[in-house]
Amino acid sequence: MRSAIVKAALLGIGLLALLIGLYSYGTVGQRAKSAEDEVKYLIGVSQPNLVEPWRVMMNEEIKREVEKHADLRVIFTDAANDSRQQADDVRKLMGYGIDLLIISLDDPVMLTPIVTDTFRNIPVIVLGRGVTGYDYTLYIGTDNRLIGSKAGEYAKQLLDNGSGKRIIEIKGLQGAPTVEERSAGFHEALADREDIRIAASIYADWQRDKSEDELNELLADHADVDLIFAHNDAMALGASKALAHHRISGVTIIGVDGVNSDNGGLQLVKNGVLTGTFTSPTGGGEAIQYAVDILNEEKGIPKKVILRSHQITADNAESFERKTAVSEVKPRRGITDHRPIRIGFAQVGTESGWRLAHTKSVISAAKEEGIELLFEDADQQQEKQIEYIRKFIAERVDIIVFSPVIKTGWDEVLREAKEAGIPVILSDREVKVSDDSLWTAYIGSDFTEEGRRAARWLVQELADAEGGVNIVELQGTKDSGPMAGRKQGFEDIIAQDGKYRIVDSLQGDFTFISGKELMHEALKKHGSNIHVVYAHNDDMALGAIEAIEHAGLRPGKDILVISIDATKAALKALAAGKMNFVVECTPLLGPQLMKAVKDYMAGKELPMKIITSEGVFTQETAKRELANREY
Ligand code: GYE
Repeated sequence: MRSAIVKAALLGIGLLALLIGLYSYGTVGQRAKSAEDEVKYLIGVSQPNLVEPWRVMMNEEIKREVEKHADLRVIFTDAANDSRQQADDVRKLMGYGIDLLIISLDDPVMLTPIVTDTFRNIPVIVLGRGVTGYDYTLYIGTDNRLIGSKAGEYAKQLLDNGSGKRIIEIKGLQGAPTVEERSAGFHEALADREDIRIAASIYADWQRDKSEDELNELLADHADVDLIFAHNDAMALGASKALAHHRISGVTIIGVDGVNSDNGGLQLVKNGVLTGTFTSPTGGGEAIQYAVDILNEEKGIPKKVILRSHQITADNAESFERKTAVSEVKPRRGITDHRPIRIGFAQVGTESGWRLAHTKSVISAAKEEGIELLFEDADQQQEKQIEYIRKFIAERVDIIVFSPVIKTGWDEVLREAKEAGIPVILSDREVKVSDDSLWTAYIGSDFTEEGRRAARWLVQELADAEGGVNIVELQGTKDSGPMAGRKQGFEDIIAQDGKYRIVDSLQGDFTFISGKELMHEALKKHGSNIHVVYAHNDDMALGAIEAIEHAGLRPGKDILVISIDATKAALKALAAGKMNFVVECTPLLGPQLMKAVKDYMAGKELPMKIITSEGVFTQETAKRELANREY
C-alpha cells in the first residue's frame, strides 16, 4: 500500500509528466478529489516509439484494462525509437516510485542490462520482444516465426501450382528479432514450392510511407509481381498505394496485425485492399491482468505467455470483428446454467514422481474451484488416451484436458473434439498437428530451454576440464514433447564446444526402472569412461544412480549426474552429493489449469501457450529448498 505522501506526490507527477512529455493514465486523474487514497499501485509503461499504430493500440488496450481497476495508475513513456532514451525513461519511471514496469523494447540487446537492473528492485513484464536470460518476471508476446510460416502457407494456397510466381517481401526494421523471425518462418514455409520465388526483400521500418516509396522504386524494375507479404498492415497499405501508382492490378497482398481501426488490417481486408492478414496481439490487456496478479502476489505466475495469432480473410472478417468486439465477451454458457463446469482429464500414466504430483495438483485444484473432474489414466498408451478423449466427447464435457504421451497422431481425435465444439487444453506436453486450431491452449514448460539449462551448467562446471567429456543421455519416452525438447536444447549448447561427446543416447520411458537398466547397460559397455549422465527426468536419474553404485562407482563424484524435474527425491540425492545439478520442471499445474478453464468458460480467449516459471538447483541450493518442496 502506498503512503499518503507518495500518493500526494503521484498527483504532482501527473502535472510534471505533462510538462516533460510523459503522460499518465488511471483513476487518480479522473477522480482526484474523491478517490486519490485508493491508488495502491503505480505502473510504468515504457514504449520504444508511438509512431506504429500497433503500439498506439497496445497503449489503448492497457488503458482499457486499467479502467477496470480503481486502484491502479499508469505512467507511459515514449522513447522515439532511441534505446538510450528508453533506458533513461526507465530510470525516470523508477525515480517516480513505480511498483511494476511494463516494457516493450527498442533494441533488446542494448536494453537487457536496464531490464535486469530494474528487475532487481521491482517486477518487470516484457512485452513483444524478449530479453536474453531470465531477469524479468513475465514475458508476453506472440510467436513471430509461426506468423511468418502461416503467411507462407497462405501464400502457397493463393498462388496455385504452375508457372513461376514472384513474391516481394516487405520487412520491418533491419536487425529486429521480430523481423528475422517473421521472415524465417515465411521463407521456411515456401521452401517446398519451386514455382514460387521471393524476387525481392526490402526493409520499410514498419512505416506505410516508407513502404510506398521503396516499392515505387522497386516496381520500376519488378513490375511483374504476384504477391506481396508485408510484415505489418501499415506497410501493406503503403504497398497497395505504390501498386496503384504504377497501375498494377491483380496483386495479392498479405499483411500482419489485424488491428480494428481506420486503416487497420481488419478494415483493409474488409474493403479488399488486403487479401488477408494475421493478427499480432499486442498483449497490452493481458499485461495489466498479470500485473495485478503479480502485485497481489498471487501464486503460479507464468514466465512466458504466448498469444495466439488469427488469420483474417474476406470470409471471416465480419464474424471476427463481431467476436472480438469488447462488449461481446460473454460467458460461454447461459447465466442460468448453475451446474458446475465439467472437465475430462486423460492423464498419461503414473510413470514418475513428477506425474503423481501433477495428478494430485490437478485433482485438488479442481476440487478447490468446484469444478467436476472426470479422471482417466492411460497407462502411457496413446490408444487408451484416444479412447478416453472419445469418451469425454460422448459425455459432452465442457473442456477436455490431456497430457499427450507422444507428439504425433492426434489429428483425428482432436478434429472430432473440435467438431463437437469441445475445446482441448494440453497439459504439460505438446502435440504436433497440421492445424493448431485443433487445440486451445498449452500449459507447461519450455523443454528445449530445460535442456539448454542443463547443458549450460555442465559447460560452465567443466570449463577448465582437460580432455574429452563423455556423456550418456537417458532419454524419456520416444517422440514425447519433453524428450524431444530436452535432447535438442542440451545438444545445441554442448555443440558449441568439441570436447563434449554423447557416447550413448539411450531410449527410456521416464521410469526409475528404465533409468536403472539403461545405465547398467551403459556401464557394461563403457565402464568408467563415462563422465556424465544426463537423464531426461529425475526418476531415470535415480535409477541410474543405483546402477552406478552397484558398479562400485560414486554417483556425483566419479560420474556427474544431471536431471530434470526437481522432485523431493532428486533434491535429497542432490543435497547428499549423489547428483550435481537439477533443472526444475514444475508439476504443480493444477491451479493455472483451473484458472484457464474458468477464463475460457467466462468467454475470454486463452493464450496459445502459458509457460511456467522454473528454477535450477545445485547441491547447495537443494538443501535449502528441501523443506519447502511439495512433491
Ligand atoms: O518431466 C517426467 C514425466 O511431461 C513434463 O513427464 C512431463 C514429464 C516429466 O513423466 O517426469
